[in-house]
Amino acid sequence: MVSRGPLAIWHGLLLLLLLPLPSHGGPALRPPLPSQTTEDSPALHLSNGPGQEPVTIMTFNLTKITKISSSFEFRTWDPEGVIFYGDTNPKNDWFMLGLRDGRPEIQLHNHWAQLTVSAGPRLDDGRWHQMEVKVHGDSLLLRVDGVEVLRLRQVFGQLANNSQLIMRIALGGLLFPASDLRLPLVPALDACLRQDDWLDQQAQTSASVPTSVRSCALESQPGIFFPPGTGAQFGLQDIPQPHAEPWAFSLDLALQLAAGSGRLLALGTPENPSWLSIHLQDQKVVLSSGSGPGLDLPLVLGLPLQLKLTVSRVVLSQGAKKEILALPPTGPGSLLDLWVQPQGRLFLGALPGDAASASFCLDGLWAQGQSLDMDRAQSRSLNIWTHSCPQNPGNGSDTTH
Ligand SMILES: *[C@@H]1O[C@H](CO)[C@@H](O)[C@H](O)[C@H]1NC(C)=O
Ligand SMILES: *[C@@H]1O[C@H](CO)[C@@H](O)[C@H](O)[C@H]1NC(C)=O
Ligand SMILES: CC(=O)N[C@H]1CO[C@H](CO)[C@@H](O)[C@@H]1O
Repeated sequence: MVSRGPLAIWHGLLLLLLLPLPSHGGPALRPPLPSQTTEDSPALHLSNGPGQEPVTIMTFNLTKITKISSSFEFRTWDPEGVIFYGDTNPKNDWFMLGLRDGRPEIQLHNHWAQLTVSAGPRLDDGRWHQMEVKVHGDSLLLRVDGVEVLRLRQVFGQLANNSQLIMRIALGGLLFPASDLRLPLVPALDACLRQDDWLDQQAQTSASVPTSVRSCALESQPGIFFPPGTGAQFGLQDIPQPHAEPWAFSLDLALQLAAGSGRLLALGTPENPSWLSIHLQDQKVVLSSGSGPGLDLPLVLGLPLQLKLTVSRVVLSQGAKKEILALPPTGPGSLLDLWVQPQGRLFLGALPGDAASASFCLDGLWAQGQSLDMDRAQSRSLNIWTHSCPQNPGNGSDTTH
């Protein structure tokens, strides 16, 4: 299946790429990978919203393939998701490269091998990393930043009769339900891909138009970014539970960027979303319960904001500043009552239909000290940045591709 000519040329190019260069400010300034199609093309964002569908699917005619390797550069702050999936048949011949706990993971299922393996360094550091996946004889090689981090032997062979003539490659998602993976993960990946070169250009028969909901033009930092009008919700039953005796619940977050006015977070039900809410308003963080009067703290970026709930009061604190809001301890409208309801929710950002202008970046969000992952929200707006924030305020509303 492998002809030596094109492969040898390609190797030459790779060597060229991997030669050390004088540094001009980090790995983002690597020389471009010489490739017929991807020169000058902008980086592709791998997220397609919460649908977890791939952002693009390519097909290849296997009988024409002479080069069985793929390479790309990749940048993310997201520790979990699918980089790419490939198959000739989703039942018995598929492959997945993704990240779990920030490290590369390969899952493979074919006639010769079924395995799940993790290898290499953490890559969720927001820097560009070069990856190469290559089939060599019966082996599969994974290189990260020019270093071979994994070699799986005896995982491929030659079928007497290969009737599967089409290979599909999907970027940023799977072509079967995530539950069909050997070891399931959440496919959505907040990541950018560039200088990508998939299998053999000559053998490519189709490619769908990429459907990314985000651009990769802006520099990013870690965090969770809510552009204006976007929101997410978690079921209160699905997040860490309150302490029982005495009843207590805490939320921690820090605002790294904030602009405009509107809802930051709320506890409530879909019918009555404001049992307790925090708004951004006039450079203040305003806490209120129901329609009652609120209290506020000045908006300070970068300092942890803590909300401590007990049966009869809410303490909002930031640094040495502290404000206390009294609550009705029992009956309708009490917090205890909210947690008993199956409809109880934690809302972040705007509610559907809200015309709020607030946009903000959180360094993270913790309930009872445990981090909440936006990829596991019950629902969320398509264009929330789940694991990154723009570096400059005001630039994040650019969500077009
Ligand atoms: C694949 O390529 C072979 C050889 O050129 C050709 O005969 C065949 O029709 C192609 N198959 C598809 C599905 O395009
Ligand atoms: C090989 O292909 C032929 C013709 O398509 C078919 O009759 C035969 O059963 C196949 N053999 C195997 C082992 O799949
Ligand atoms: C792409 C884009 O919107 N860039 C803007 C980012 O924000 C800076 C300053 O706020 C503007 O000068 C850029 O035009």
